[in-house]
Amino acid sequence: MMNILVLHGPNLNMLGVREPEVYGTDTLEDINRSLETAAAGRGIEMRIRQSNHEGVLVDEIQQALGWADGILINPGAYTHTSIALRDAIVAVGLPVVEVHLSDIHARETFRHHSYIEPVALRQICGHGSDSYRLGLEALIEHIGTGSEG
Ligand code: CA2
Repeated sequence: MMNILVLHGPNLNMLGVREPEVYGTDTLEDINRSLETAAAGRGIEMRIRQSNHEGVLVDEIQQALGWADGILINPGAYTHTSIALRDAIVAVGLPVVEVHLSDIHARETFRHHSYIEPVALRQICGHGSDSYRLGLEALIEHIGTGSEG
């Protein structure tokens, strides 16, 4: 058994509604469904949350302690601004994979830096909604390896 917290940051509830040329046509619900499908039958339980509020995301990360084995997160624009999210990740000490739909390194300069990347196992970006599935697999593999070791 493995428990995974999936967190979506600000504005990701708008997916599929606006800017399909940047973020694709999948809605957040589509992404969540594909993650649930990938987890199904593998003994993986997921808690999936989206919030537009930095403090709520911090609360979710803190509450993951004692339940989750790892966190898959798209911190949205907080990627580029939030020391609080980074501190929360360090505080709980859980393995984190950071994902982005777009290739943040090929966009505006202000998106190139991530406060999360140095405290994450991996940063996966630029694969559209597939970034999430790739991120989930990387996280599962890491957790699986750790608990066997
Ligand atoms: O590429 C990603 O996944 C991002 O985390 C998305 C964030 C952006 O601030 C990051 O730099 C990269 C923004 C999410 C906004 O999502 C929207 C969806 C539909 C319409 C408008 C915004």
